[in-house]
Amino acid sequence: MRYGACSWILGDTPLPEVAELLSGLGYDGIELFGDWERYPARRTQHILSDHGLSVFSLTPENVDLAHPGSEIRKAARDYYLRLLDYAAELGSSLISCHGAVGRVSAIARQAQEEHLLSEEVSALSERAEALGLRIALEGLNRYESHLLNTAGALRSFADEVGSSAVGILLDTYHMNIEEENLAGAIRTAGRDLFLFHVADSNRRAVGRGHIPFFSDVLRELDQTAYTGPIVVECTAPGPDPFTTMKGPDWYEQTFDEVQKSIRELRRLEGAS
Ligand code: LER
Ligand code: MN
Repeated sequence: MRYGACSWILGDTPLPEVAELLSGLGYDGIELFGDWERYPARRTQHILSDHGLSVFSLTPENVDLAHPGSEIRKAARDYYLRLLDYAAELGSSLISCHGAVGRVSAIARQAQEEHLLSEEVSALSERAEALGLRIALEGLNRYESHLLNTAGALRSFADEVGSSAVGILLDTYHMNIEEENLAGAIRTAGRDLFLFHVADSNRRAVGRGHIPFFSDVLRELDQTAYTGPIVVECTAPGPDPFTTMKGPDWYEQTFDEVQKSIRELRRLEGAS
């Protein structure tokens, strides 16, 4: 198995330090926050390749592809189109995509916003197909987004879009809140599972919450013949789930969570 971690969980830490940390802990890659000004493609490639790290995927900025306001939607579309180009420049084959984090109800009607989202993702899929890239739609829990909360919803949505460039991203932290059955959700995504995020039930390191990673997650990924990486997206304990920069010790705490996660994942992998 290949392991990565999301860059955003390390807050404002400069990329060379993030790369040093991840490679030092034995990670194989990174999910890079999709900010091409902060991470210019050529320099970023050098830093990451010097540390033997691949760009497994790109995390989007918090834009709103389903907003009923056409200007907000267009800004989101333009951002994602540019993100695809940036992915191609970086040599990454995958971007993540999800509902606007923090918008937990429809402004228009739910069905209308789902329809708007599918139109936008269809348009993005054409660019992705032309560039030979893929888009992984992530299921978020209901406290972060009103769109695509479960593997079943992602499955129906991806089927409706009907592009081979569009697949599914499951995240154990969100799954723990939304799914009836963790292994069943992985089976539902099946061959369209493009990417897998892990954090424990409290968004801390793997092994520091109560998700049955060995029996219900890793075994099922194996049985589903998942070939993508596992990307760690845990945060330090405390309020505000969207940042890890929570206090004077946030960096040491996040380091500890990221270290614990890969140790636990490798231990569980070895036990199988
Ligand atoms: C993004 O991967 C995610 O899981 C969201 O919860 C970020 O806020
Ligand atoms: Mn995630």
